[in-house]
This record gives sequence, C-alpha cells and structure tokens, in this order.
Amino acid sequence: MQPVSASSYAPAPCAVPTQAHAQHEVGPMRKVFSKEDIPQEGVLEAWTVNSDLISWVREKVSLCTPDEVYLCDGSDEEYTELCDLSVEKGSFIKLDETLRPNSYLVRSDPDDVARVESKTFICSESKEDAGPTNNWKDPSVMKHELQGKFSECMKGRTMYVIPFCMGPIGSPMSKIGVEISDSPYVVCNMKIMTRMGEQALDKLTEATPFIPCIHSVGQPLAHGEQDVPWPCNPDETCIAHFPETKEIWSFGSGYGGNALLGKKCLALRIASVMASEEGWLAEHMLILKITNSDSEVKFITGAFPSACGKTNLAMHTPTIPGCKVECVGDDIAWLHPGDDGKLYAINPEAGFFGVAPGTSMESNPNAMKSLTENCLFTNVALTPAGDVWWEGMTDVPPDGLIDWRGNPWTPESGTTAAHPNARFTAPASQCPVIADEFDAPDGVPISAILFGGRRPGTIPLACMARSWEEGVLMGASVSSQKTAAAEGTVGEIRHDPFAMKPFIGYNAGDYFRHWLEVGKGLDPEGAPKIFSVNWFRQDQEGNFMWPGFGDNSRVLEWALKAASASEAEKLYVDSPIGLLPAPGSIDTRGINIDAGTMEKLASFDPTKWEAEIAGNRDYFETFGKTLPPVFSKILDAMEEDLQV
Ligand code: TSX
Ligand code: MN
Repeated sequence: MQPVSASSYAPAPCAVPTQAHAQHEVGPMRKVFSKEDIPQEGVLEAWTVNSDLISWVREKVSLCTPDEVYLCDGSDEEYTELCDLSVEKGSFIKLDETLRPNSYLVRSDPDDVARVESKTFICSESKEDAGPTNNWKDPSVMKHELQGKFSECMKGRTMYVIPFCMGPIGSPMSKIGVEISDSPYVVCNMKIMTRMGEQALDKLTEATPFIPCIHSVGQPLAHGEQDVPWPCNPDETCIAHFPETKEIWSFGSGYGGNALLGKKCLALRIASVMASEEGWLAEHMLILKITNSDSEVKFITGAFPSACGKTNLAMHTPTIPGCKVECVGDDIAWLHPGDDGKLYAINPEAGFFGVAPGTSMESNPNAMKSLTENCLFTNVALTPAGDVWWEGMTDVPPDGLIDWRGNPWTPESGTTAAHPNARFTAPASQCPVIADEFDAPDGVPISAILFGGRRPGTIPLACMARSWEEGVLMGASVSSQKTAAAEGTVGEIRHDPFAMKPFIGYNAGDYFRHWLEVGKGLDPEGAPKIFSVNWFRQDQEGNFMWPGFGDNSRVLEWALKAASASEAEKLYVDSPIGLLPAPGSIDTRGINIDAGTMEKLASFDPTKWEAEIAGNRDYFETFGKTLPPVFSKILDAMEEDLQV
C-alpha cells in the first residue's frame, strides 16, 4: 500500500465538513479538523497509513482537547498563512518587505527566553542510566505528572500535527519525528529547521518507527478569553525525555530548544541514546567542508561549548589563498561508521537557529547573508524602518529602536536592545557557502574531529591526539570560560564534556565508553584524527594571542596535513599532552604574528597542566564506576611524562 500524503487527501464521506467547519478549510486540501472529527474512522486514515501515528494523534487529541486539529503539510503557503495569522493575533511582527522580505520578528514572554536545564529530565527506568549530568525522574511518576499537565491544556487552541524528518530525505541515517504542538511559532520554526510536512509523512509507511514529540505552551484559553502574544507557563515548565520508549514531552515553554523538539530533544538527547544502541554517535558538532589550493576536499567536525563561535567557524571565510570553506552544518552532526571503516557525518537539521547578538558582517558575513529573507527573528530589536538590530550587528545602534520587550530603547537605557539569547531562524539553503553535500544521503567522510573551548591559558592553539582513546579523553575534558552572567559566574571555567553536558540523554560515563567502542570499529587508517583547539589563548596583558576567525583555517589546514602525515614530515612534535604543531608548521604567511607568539601558542606550561590534569581527575570522579578505566591510565602516563 502506498503512503497517502496530505495533498492527495479527499475528505472521506463521514468527514465532510459541516457548515461550521467549512470555513476552516485551508487551500485546496482540507487539513483542519474539529476535535470531534478526529476519532471518526477514515479521517486520519486518509492522511497517513501509519496506524501507530493515528492512534497516538487520537490519544493526544482526547488528552489535550484542542478546539481544532491542523495536519501540517509543510508547504510555503502554510508557512505564510500561519505567519499572517500570527501577525493578526499580535504574536508576530512582519518586517519591512523590501528590507527583509517574508521575515518576521517575534517577542517572547520575558520569563521564557532560553532552555531551562533545571526543568529538563531524563526519565529512564533506573536513575543510574540518567547519570550525574542529568535531572532524573521515574518514568511512571513523570508520566502521571504529565498526564495532569497536558489534560485539556489545548482548550481554545489549535493542535498542530507536524511530521518532520531529521536528516536528508531518503538517507538511511535520517530519523522521522512527529511533533504535536499548540504553537504556530513552533510550526514556522520547524518548517525552517527540519524537512517538514508531506516530505516526511511520505516516508512514514505502515511500520516506519517515528519519535512522538508532544509540546504545549501550557496556557489553555477559556471560552472567549483573549490570548497573549506569547503564551507560556514558566511555573509549570517541564521538558521530559523517555529514552527507553523514545518519547519527548515538553510543557510550558515556547522557546527554542524547549519547544522545537526536533533539535536538542530529538537530534541530541534521544538520538544519543539511539546512537548508543545502534552503534553511531549523535553529537553537538559543526560539519565543514574544506578544499585546499590543490582542490583536495576534506571534511571536519567540531564540538565547541557556547560562546566559542561555532556557527562562525562553520561558515568562515578562510584567509589562506586558494582555500575554500563550505558549511554542511553549524550545530548537530550524526556520525556513522561506514562499511569502509571511515566515519560519515550528516547534519540532521535544515536550518540555523543561531544566537543573533555578536553576528555581523565582520564576525560572520555568510550568516548575515543567510538572513536577508524568509527568516524568523526572536527577541531582537526593531528599527523604525521595520528591520532588525542586535548588539554587535553594527558599531552604532540605529536611532529609534524598540527593544526585545517592545519598549523604546536608547544606548542610555542601561539594558541591551536585543536579549543576549536572541535568535535567528534561517534556512540553511540560503547560506552562500552551504556545501553541495548538505543533502547527501550517505553523509560526508570525516578526516578530523575538533574539540574546542574558550581557555585564556593552559590549552594550546592545537594539539593532535596520539590515539582514538586519547582523543576521547580530550572530548571528555572539554571546558570553557563562561562569558554570560545567565550561565553562572563570568570568567569561571566549566566542564562541558564533548560540549554535550546538557544533551547526553543517558549516563555520561556510558557515553564516554560508547565513544571508545565506536573507535574500535573504525579502520585505524580511515578513522578521523582527534584534536583539541583553542582560539582564545591570552597573553599576560589579556590580549588574544591568535587572530581567530578566518585565520582559523590555518589551524584546520595544519590539522588535516598532520592527520595524514608521518612523523618524518615533522609537522608535529610529541609532548606529554599530545602532538603539538612543530615550529613553522602552521602557515602564517600574510598575517602579522611573530614566531615567538606562535611558539607560545603551540606550547604548554607543565605546572598549569599538572593542575589541569588534577582538575580533570576530580571532575571524572563524579562519574564513579561508569568512567572508562583508560581515562586514568592516560592521565597517569601524562602526569609521569610531565615529571621527567
Ligand atoms: O567566533 C569567533 N571565532 C571563531 C571564528 C571563526 N570569535 C568570536 C567570539 C565567539 C562568539 C572569536 N573571538 C574568535 C574566533 O576564532 N577569536 C576571538 C578572540 C579575538 C577577538 C578579537 C580579535 C582577535 C581575537 N580582534 C583582533 O585581533 C583585532
Ligand atoms: Mn547548540
């Protein structure tokens, strides 16, 4: 039996719209139903052949009791229609059509501006399986609480049913999800961030598994009650993951990672569990394509904690003559061992959900050029001309700004015009340097994996691991300096293993072991080499020693050369902490940096490293017996090497 898509749907006789429902008919195909339509035999059956999906939607309609049910097809018309509806309701502001075509500004509730880790749970049967990095709650207890929260939670609202595919359509590595949400903002963002609607539903045959994701802003409307521009329920917020049954339930927040469930919840937390079961890796990594001046093409992935410029690196403009960098992904990579023993990456996403403040034509021109049209902006400032602005976009703010809260703003206001976590949502296809391989169903072969952090001292500019195991230890040792007050004390260096601390959906010690297992299955020659990098080293006066940005391509070029070089080529020198760039091996031609600075960048202080190792040991102790024993073996050897 062929799957039946929404567009080929003709209403079954029993679902012929009544007079009252007829007005809800949208476009040429009917996709809006009353909650009374949904239980009727034939209605959902005409939309999908997947009986699990049908029963799940029926169940959630009866739990949430929305006024209407809207089956999303993912079309451009649907997107525009929902944006227009949101403008009418006062939720979206249409930007000036000539300045920023087909784009909208959305202002969230000031109490709903970021992911809330304290309200994010991994609900595994055993607490041990959630590990020390996650909040845990017993799955049956959590389900009971959620049943209460979701009961009649969509009264007065429309339930949107959003089929989506994470990864290229037709890729064996892709996963299908279906999000139920009562937020049109979620639908519009999911349209940009995922392969959404009919294209995903078409892949869902009778027996195809899908990940059910249910979301509600948690603010039902009484009959005739006036809605607010950004409904939410911060007191009741809860983002729950069920790793055994592969379900996601999110209540009370409409923002980003709390609400766009394909991204952090599915593509990282649930996918990391599936990856551990199926033998692959779901990672918080950019993927970039680099073509050198000899037209050789290679691919690199990189994991960086927040405030390290991951999106900037993913689409940077290299300063090496003849070198080209293109973007495959800026946030998430799914890495699968291939039959040839190499590691292949896909980007499960279809767009960029990036932090706006700090993004400019100087820091990231390719991101800026991705934002010229068809974008959503959340919590940025509005210019009198109907365009957007944020801190760092230009040196001088335009006059007459309206801030993210909707109030007039001047530089004297003593606040920021855009919220520090303000976001853009942009289709990846609009990036001027999006790689052709972005849609490649087989992914791209990875030559190097980078682990970065914002480290003013201690960590050299680059260091290559001598083995997969040592590389895994580098990943587990990632730490980064905090730059935003919201994340704790500014300046403090925090552990963020694999830049995955909030996103590992199971026990982090088991996750480290899984990384080691994946390495064992790779071909020793074909496996990517692993590097630690640090663009943020500072001198005594606190000046950044490395120019960063486009010049990072010089480090990438060194890494790729070192990855395939023999020791005789003298690109690196052995040291107690790994293989460091040999003097002169990083190409600095054409940039103003002296050999002395380069030497310092490629060196380390043994005293600081003894403290670094001690700090890592202490941190690793929090993982108890799940920690792989090889970690302390490698640390022992490093310490011993440092002594002599
Ligand atoms: O994104 C950054 N990257 C990666 C770019 C591809 N940033 C921005 C901060 C993170 C959000 C960086 N900031 C980078 C970097 O490599 N390096 C630095 C530190 C730095 C800041 C300013 C200068 C140099 C280095 N300015 C001058 O040298 C003039
Ligand atoms: Mn991220």
